[in-house]
Amino acid sequence: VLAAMQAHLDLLAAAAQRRAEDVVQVVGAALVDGDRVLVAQRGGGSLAGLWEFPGGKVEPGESELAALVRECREELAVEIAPQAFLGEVPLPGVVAGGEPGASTLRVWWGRIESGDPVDHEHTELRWVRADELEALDWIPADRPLLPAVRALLARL
Ligand code: 9L3
Ligand code: MG
Repeated sequence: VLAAMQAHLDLLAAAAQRRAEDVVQVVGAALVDGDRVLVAQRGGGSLAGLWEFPGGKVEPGESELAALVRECREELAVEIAPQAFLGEVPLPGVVAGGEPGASTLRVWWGRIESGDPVDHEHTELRWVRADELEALDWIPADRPLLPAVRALLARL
C-alpha cells in the first residue's frame, strides 16, 4: 500500500512540474520619456501589424525583471531601468499544454538608461502621448493595460 501511495505521489509531483514548465510568462515594457510612451508594431506572425508594449517570454529560470531588461536590449538595443509594476492581464493562446489562463502578460514602467530605440524586431516604433494610445490597433491582450499607462503619464 505504501509503495502504491508513493508511486501516486510521484505521479502528482511530475504533473505539477510539467504544468509549471508549460506556463509561459510574458513581460512588456512601457518605456516613458517625458509625456510619451514607446509603442511598437509587431512585424510578423499572427499579430503582425498590431501594436504592443515591447517585450517577450520569460525564459526558464530567469527572473521577470531580467527578462524585461533582456528583451528591451534584444528588441530595441536600449538599456532600461524598470521603475514600477503597472498591471497584468491573462494571455490566451500562449500556453502550450498548460492550464488555460495560466499565462499572463505583466507590464512594467521603465526608463531608458542608454541608447536610442532601434526596431530590431518591429515594423515601427513610435513615441506617443496619452491621448494617442487608444486609437492604435492594439494586440487585444495589451489594450486593458492602457488606463494604467495613461494614469502613469498623467502623474509624471
Ligand atoms: N505578447 C503580447 N503583448 C505584448 C508582448 C510583449 C507579447 N506586449 C504576446 C505575443 C506572443 C507572446 O506574448 O504571443 C510572446 O511574445 P514575443 O516573445 O513573441 O514577443
Ligand atoms: Mg517580443
